[in-house]
Amino acid sequence: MADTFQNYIGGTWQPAASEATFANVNPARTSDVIGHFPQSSAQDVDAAATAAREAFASWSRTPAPQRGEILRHLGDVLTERKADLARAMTREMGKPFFETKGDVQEAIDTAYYAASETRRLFGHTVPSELPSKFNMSIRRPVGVVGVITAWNFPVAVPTWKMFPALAAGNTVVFKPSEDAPHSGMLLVQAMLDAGIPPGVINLVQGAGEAGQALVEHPQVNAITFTGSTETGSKIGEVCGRMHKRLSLEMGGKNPMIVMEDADLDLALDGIVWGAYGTTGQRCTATSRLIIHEDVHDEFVGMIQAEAEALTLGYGNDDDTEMGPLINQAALDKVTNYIQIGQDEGATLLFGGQRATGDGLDEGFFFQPTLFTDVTPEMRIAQEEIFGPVLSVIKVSSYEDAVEIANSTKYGLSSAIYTQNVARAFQAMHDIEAGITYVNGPTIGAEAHMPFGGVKETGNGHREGGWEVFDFYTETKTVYVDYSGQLQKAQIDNVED
Ligand code: UN1
Repeated sequence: MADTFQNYIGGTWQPAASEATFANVNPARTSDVIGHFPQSSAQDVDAAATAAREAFASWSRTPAPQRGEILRHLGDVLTERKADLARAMTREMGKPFFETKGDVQEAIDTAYYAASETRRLFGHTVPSELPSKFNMSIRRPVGVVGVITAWNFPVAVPTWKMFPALAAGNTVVFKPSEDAPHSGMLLVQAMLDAGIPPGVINLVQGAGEAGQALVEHPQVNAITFTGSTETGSKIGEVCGRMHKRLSLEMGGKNPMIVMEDADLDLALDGIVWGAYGTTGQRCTATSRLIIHEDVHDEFVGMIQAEAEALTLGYGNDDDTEMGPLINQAALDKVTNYIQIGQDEGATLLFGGQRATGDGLDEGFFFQPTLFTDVTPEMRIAQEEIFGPVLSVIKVSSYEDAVEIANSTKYGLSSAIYTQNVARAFQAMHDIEAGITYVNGPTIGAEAHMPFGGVKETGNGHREGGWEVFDFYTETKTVYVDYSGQLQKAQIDNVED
């Protein structure tokens, strides 16, 4: 019998008000049921938002460095639990153990970074235009933050959102992906064990209904979302109407440019990791290879040899290099794009099928796949597939490479491999993306650096690093007039 798990609202673990549940399975072995989780509705979200609102009064008044002490301790708790959390995460969402350990490490880094920022939540002091008057800005928390996340980084990405939000004095209602509820639950358990007070963190499991209720709840002041561009647009409409602060992290069609002077062995390691790591299920995954014609045939052959040798399997088995897709819908979507690519006239060089045999039949495994003869306007060059499918586009110049790199609606991550320093620096400016890597793949963001995309990938905010604190705080401008008299700005100090 699989376990039944609960929501955490206002300091108590409890089922959904309706008592409805959903089952979550291991995508590598679908007969392995991880558990049953609350299928929450607006009623549960309301209870959670109300609890978060109540807790805000004391949490927002707690000195920021004290909040930081709890977050620092949380980093310690996550460090102790790193292997256990990673094992559970691999079982739930499929990526290999070495990757899920990295996911937990990203959460640990985020905890320590957020803790350190609590001693540095800077405002400004600025000269006044009037005598005996003091001008400054301070940061105030925004209020209750609704956190809605995807399943592919089920610990790291929620921490990018929750830890700085908490550091800044906000309280949180967290709705994990319905494909990774167990990881979300284990993360919240770690937060509670580290001393995050009841009501400051609330966990509401469920699907779109719960997410929508969170977005629409009048007590929730800010929403932070990682997921599809389509869902992000719907959330944006509601938040626009309700004047809510909103941070969106959405799709990508991330290009890697490989120039004729690139170190091909280095680029090979980068492309195999960027395109097939996490089974291509990262918003930062390398999904387009834009390559100079002089090295195209040689490099594509090198990729084929490496990709076809990857060991697919259950991620908690030691030799596994690539896990399954997350669910049947993902398998159907990726399979459909193989057909689309072939219908468009691209050449399916290798892969393209569900991977079977040798312990794979019970999971959503898909072969590493590569299309050549892809042209920039093809759907497989424009749309996010979110699977181990790489589209290769041949070019004859740097200018063409950049133009094609910039020709999608997305702009999250990007990479260029070249040994020409001038060209590398030029690319940093020319590529339309929130992130550019030089001589590294499109994946591998670090917790203390800003993360986010341009165009339809985002809405202007950044997660991670120092910039995320601009999202989780309101600026309060303060004037202190100690002259003992009324001083009129723009009037008393200007002689006409
Ligand atoms: C995501 O896919 O949503 O840079 C985040 C990376 C990871 C984060 C990916 N550190 O690929």
